[in-house]
Amino acid sequence: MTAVGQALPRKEDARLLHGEGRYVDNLAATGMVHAYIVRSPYAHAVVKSVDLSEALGAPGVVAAFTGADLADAWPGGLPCFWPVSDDIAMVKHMPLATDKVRFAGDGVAVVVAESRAAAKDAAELVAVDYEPLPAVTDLEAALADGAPLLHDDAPGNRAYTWSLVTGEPDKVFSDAAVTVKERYRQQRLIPSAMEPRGALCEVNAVGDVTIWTATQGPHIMRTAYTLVLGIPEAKVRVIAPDVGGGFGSKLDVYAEDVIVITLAKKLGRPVKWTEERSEGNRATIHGRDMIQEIELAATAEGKLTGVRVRLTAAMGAYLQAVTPGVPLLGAWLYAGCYAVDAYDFHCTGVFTNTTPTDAYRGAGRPEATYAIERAVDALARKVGKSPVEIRKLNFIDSFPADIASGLQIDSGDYHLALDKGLEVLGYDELRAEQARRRAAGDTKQLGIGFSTYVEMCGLAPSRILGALRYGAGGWESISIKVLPTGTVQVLSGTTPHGQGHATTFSQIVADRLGVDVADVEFLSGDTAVVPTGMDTYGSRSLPVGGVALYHASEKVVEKARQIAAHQLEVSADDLEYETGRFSVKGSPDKGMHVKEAAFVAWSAHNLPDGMEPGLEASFIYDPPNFSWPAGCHVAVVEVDTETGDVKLDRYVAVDDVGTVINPMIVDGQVHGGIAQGIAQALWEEAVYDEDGNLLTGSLLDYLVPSAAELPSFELDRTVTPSPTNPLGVKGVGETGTIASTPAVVNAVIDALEPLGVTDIDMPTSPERVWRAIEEAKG
Ligand code: MCN
Repeated sequence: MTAVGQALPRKEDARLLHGEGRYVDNLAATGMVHAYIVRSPYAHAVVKSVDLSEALGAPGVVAAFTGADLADAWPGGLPCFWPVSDDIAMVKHMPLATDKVRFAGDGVAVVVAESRAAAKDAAELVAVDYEPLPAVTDLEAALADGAPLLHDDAPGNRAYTWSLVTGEPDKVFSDAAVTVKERYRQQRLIPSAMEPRGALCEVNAVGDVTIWTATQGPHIMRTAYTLVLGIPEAKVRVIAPDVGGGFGSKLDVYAEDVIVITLAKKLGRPVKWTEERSEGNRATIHGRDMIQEIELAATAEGKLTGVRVRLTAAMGAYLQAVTPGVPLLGAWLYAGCYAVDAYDFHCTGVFTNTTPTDAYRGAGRPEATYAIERAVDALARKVGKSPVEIRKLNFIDSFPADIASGLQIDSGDYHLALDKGLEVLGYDELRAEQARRRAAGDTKQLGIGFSTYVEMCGLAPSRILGALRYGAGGWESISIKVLPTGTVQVLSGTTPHGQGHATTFSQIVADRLGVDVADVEFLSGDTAVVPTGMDTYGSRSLPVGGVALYHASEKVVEKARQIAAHQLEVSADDLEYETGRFSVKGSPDKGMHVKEAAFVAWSAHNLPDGMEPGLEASFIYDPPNFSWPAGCHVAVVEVDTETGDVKLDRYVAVDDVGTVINPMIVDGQVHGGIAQGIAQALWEEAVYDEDGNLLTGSLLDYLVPSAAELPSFELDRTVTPSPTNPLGVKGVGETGTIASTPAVVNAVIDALEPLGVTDIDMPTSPERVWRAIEEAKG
């Protein structure tokens, strides 16, 4: 039996469940001091002066610095790796502000003390003289004439404009028998990983920097710290120990990491910083915050011909690592899984006095999916078709498919996934029940909402990323070392922070090399142990890193074959190979296991002439295409038409992620993703007041759901293996989030359609739903 395809329990869990996990805040170093950041309470203000004198005299304080004191350490400020266009305003982003603060939470000074409590107490004694300026937090208000200006070098608060046009959209729209035009608001979200961010940095006597940081990207961080601080890469070691979730938010080059490195160098003592939850809600990146205008052109019976999108996307106050690129990650997907002739996408990036945005689970793709899936329902209403009929009429159904936005989808079967969704759901009975309640004028109306999504992940072909001006490559690196006793070490460039790589990668290599999953040692997240990698984001670890692992395993097998042939005194061509064992064709008793070959390779007493000792191989894989998971998600809601309360009754998800390595881990990924997407539809929203104060700064008012708020998800799968990689796999880490939000909102609208409600902003809180019902009454 192969290990791939088995729902094996996660290897990493025993350690975590026995309390052996080590997160940054569990770590200590001899002589360690603690940093606390003084943050602006104003969303927009001139920093007139910063007086540290009282703080410096407080008990336990070791040092304190203003932004100006440290500015020489980081002359270029924090990096943005994705300058998407010629017109982009690459505004300067200093780790600690010197002249002006631009969001509530922007750092202005740092206090270092013997304990965290002492640093925090002393930080309150830092006297900052601010001259408050008018602030703007709303996207469209920021673009209006006379809006407060955040950056002198970004006139009109415009960060950039970016377009993608194919076919003849103007003609298609003027020829269209039917058009629909919708406007949606993607509210701002706070990623809320379970473990807040943190960093601990130690610099030794010869200037070698070691930083333990809660990051998804130790390799990218090492390069970034070098670029920001001018310390040679060889002198920087980045360690991501256990990391408790990230959802994209731990992929950034954060001010605090750069600050602790700078302080540790300056003070000659290890420095630690740990984020508080309410601090993180302001200082760690946010997601979404876009206004979407989407227009569909179609024939009279609802066959789509064109899509036009005008997207306005909040950058927040500065450009973080990939902030400008987030809308682009969805730019190809605004026609979803539907065939169109013409495509017209235009995006404007905008600065506002808010926490910077960046990649949050799905990054650009949940937004695109939301827009097209809601707009397709609007089209269905207009042409008098059901949500199922309109989808079936428009599905792309031949693969590989060159889509209108210019990329190629490798494989899929969208009809199959939808049919399976309907079957699991018991669709006809549900519609009958809905009709019954409608006829009875029931105050609990039933709604059924669909989201048939396709997404592009597995980032990505380096050439395409380069053409889009992304700063890094999209390849991934893996090394395998077979130890003399047969233990297989996998040195992975991807770094898990909850995704179970240790288990799934072990399953892949176990099958290729014929060893037990337990005999695989998975190493990652330390640039001194695994020097090369491109890290974990964009659901890339399996479709890029896992495929690199497959190829590296093949190299190991080929070397082992040469060793076995030499030992058995036969030609390599005369050997057959099956799960770990070579046998001589025609004499199956005569053979050798990969493990035995490893010992021979290690002792090196009798290797073929010229062969390097050791059984190991490396592979760097650059995929030829993105990965294109797809599927059908359906939400069933009950809406109380008197109170506006929405109850999520059922949730069905049929996903196609190609070959599945570990069904339990895939289900877990889908579960978590769905929960996050549902949360956007129903509960979560980062709200600022007009002055730029974050009103939802704690978990008391930012409504992250727990399992108790969610129904038991009904999961199923279809499998169309990806033809672009030998494992046939597609990514899964973001599918649930990408698919689920529109399914839920479509369900709410479906429930209220007879009452004349066709749109409700997210989150569809009881108040919003109730108001929509009242407004529809006229
Ligand atoms: N997998 C599989 N078979 C497939 C696809 C995936 O068995 N066909 C397994 C993989 O081997 C891996 C896991 O599922 O163990 C996720 O794989 P993949 O889709 O490659 O995604 P990544 O590992 O690159 O993870 C990144 C992705 C992203 S972008 C976000 S955001 C996210 C997510 O994963 N954040 C997470 N899942 C998360 N899960 C947890 N617990 N915490 C987060 O912060």
